[in-house]
Amino acid sequence: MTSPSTGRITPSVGSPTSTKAKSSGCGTGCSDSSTTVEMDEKLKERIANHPCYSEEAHHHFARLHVAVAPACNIQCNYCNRKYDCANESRPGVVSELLTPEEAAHKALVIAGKIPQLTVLGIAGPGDPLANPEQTFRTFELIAEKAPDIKLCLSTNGLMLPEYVDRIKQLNIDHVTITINMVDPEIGAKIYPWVHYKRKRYRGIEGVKILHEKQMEGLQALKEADILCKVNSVMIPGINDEHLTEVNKVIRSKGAFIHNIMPLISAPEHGTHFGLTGQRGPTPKELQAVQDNCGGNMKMMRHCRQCRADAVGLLGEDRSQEFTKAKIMEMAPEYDLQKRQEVHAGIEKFQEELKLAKQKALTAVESVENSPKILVAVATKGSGLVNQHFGHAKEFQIYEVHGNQTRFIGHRKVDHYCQGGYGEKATLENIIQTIADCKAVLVSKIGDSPKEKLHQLGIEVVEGYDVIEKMALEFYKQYVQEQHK
Ligand code: CLF
Ligand code: SF4
Repeated sequence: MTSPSTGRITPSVGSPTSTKAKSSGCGTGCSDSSTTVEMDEKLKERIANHPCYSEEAHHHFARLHVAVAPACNIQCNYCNRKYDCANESRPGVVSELLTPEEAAHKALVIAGKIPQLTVLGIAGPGDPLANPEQTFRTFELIAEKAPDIKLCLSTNGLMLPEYVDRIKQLNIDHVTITINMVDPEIGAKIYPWVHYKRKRYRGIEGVKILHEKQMEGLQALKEADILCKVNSVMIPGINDEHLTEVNKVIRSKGAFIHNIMPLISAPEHGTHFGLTGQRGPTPKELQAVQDNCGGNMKMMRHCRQCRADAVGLLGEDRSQEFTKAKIMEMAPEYDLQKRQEVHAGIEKFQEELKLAKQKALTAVESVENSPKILVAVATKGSGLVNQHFGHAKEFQIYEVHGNQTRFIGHRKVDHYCQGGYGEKATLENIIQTIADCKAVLVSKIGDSPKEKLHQLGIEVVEGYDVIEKMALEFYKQYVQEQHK
């Protein structure tokens, strides 16, 4: 069988495992979601192929950001305008700006080259609604030429109330607002100024306007039945404890999913926080806040804080393959029928994955007093363990407990295979990054890193199969050994 996302031949999911781990047992149900919040069928359909709104979809479907929005109307202390928007992108790389026409051309080229692309987002490098003409013109062109691509928008919310009607008219069904506070006193530590209707407001005066407009925007999206995701940047010592309050408020106002992201802060970014030594949260601190909010609403844990010109599956960066110079030389290959066939193939593959997961679960017996453990996974997507240890630029982290697996996030690393150079130091870093995991699941690994990981108590499981299946199989083996 071929994985439609990666184009690779995969083993038949649900077939006996090819891993070295023994087959597993435990046995009731597994959650592949980051939350227990229920969703109705209609809602599931609306998010089914959106890689950010659906954790499941992010293994299979891709998004494209077009950088058509350079200006911003507020200042965040974690942003330097020379860099991409930190709300929706990793600071450090300047985007190439596109005109709406160039952006539409890029979308048509990429929709052909990467047919699993389902979403086009505008997320910067400034704020899309501070550049309304470029933003809406881009959406208009794409809606006209590529009607099967979902349109998506990410904003700081200041101008949102003004534009909800236009957003609705254009059939933009997914809007993200970055909301870092619901208390302007806290906001004043994050935003030094806000520029609203031709006037600059400093300090708390500006933050109050921002807060008011964010709340109005949230309400208006709900009334217009547009799905709203809220992103919050977690800033230790400033809004970390406050985020549960933010979560409560946005939930009561109808936000669909909450994405709490770690502050990215380094002196070289030239941001206020970077220069003043404000640190970001550790993975543990982030998870604790996410878990705290997770009982109340759906939490996003698979965000990659992408660049404003990101291309591909979340977690892979193909933007360099599609620079402006390269794109303008490529002919659009948008083919609706071909795209629909690819999407149907992915859906079929997803069904098979689902069955394989269910099968793995029913083969698992419930274990009394079972420990909660973490495993690290090397994957290129499609919900499979399908990446060589040495090629992984991130590990996905799953918690396994009894008969349940839960995706809890990803951790970035420098890939180990560096052509012989710097591999020792890289391995040390990888080990530190996944030191709290009991196993690493990979398609292949060299003898030397395998031995080193083993010595340090991290078991290596090699195979090419469904992530949850391999994780549960390892878990059973692990528990059996603990009880010896
Ligand atoms: Fe882009 Fe944002 Fe739309 Fe996604 S990203 S505009 S909702 S299509 Fe996604 Fe990237 Fe995280 Fe954003 S992983 S930074 S949440
Ligand atoms: Fe930067 Fe985005 Fe904040 Fe504007 S909203 S200052 S572009 S992070």
